[in-house]
Amino acid sequence: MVVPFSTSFGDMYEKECVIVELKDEEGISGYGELEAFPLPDYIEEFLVAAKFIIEKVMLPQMNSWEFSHPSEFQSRFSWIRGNEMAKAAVEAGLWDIYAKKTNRSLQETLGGEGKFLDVGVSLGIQKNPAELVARVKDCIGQGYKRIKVKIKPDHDIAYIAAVREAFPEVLLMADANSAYTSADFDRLKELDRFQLTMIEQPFSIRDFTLHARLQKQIQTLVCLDENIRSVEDVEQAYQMKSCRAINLKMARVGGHTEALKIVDFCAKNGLLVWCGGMLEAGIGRAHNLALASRKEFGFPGDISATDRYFNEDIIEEEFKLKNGRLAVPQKTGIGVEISKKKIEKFIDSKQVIKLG
Ligand code: OSB
Ligand code: MG
Repeated sequence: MVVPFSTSFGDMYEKECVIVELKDEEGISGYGELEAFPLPDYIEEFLVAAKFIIEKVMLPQMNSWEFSHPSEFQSRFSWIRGNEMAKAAVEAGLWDIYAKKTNRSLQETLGGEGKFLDVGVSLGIQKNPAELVARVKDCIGQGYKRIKVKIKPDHDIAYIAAVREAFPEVLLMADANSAYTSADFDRLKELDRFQLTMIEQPFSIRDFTLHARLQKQIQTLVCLDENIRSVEDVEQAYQMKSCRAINLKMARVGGHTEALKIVDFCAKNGLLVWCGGMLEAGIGRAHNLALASRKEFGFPGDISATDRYFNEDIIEEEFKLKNGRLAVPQKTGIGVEISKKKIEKFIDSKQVIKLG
């Protein structure tokens, strides 16, 4: 990574990246990225377990599996509880193959539109407020349309106040990654005076009640991230008034099929839906861009340029920021290509599972 990424749950210096390549009987390849982290510190799911589910459980059961649409994958594997990121990585490969076989871009296949997308940036916790203001200034200078700031208790009010004072107009939000408890209510309510567009996931990753209580007491939108693994979770949040915005990561909800259900539910029920990120490499970023180009996404996503995250990516293309926007790949399928050179350079291990 270009710079370490610090959140309320830890510091990240490198991104371990697992790519799933599926091949159909005609030799057409589809790609998905496994977005789980090495440790279960963001949500429960973690890399080794997710890899096991993919290699040893899901892929062997796809032997001779015929499908006519990638959404059939979801019911095929509904018996596997949780493990959404593992499922999303495989399902993503199927969507790519499906788009390629029907000669369309993934964007078109998912119902997205437009060649460019406004995007935002997510800034990790910094040493002090001045440092954060400097980072925000860089990002605004680069053209990012929305700034997200990671917070945790004691790294919140002074930081947000400093950014707001320096940039009174910028679209600004805070993400706590579930670092707060019911004892922190007053701190969180203090953030209400900074015209944040939203506060993301202040409380624990399975809580709906405290989030609802907070949403009742503040003007700022509460946004759920970690809580949301399915459209049923969104429905629960909506019924309980736990939030008014949803950070949608297709990886965290088991893939594009479930993501599309959530997009639909949010649009019908007046929840603001926007595209989150997991510090993806190029494959995951291409999937996110295609999905986030649907018109229901009402807010710039956590989808930043390659150079915001990595010195080098594993795809041929580089996602470059132009006027605060990224280009949505227009070629067939995910529209980006894995770089053989980069794979050779970075690869640590490879498992081949032959079916049939
Ligand atoms: O909570 O949205 C989050 C990164 C890693 C884990 C969780 C989160 C994030 C981000 C960065 O906020 C999003 C991105 O730019 O990919
Ligand atoms: Mg978040």
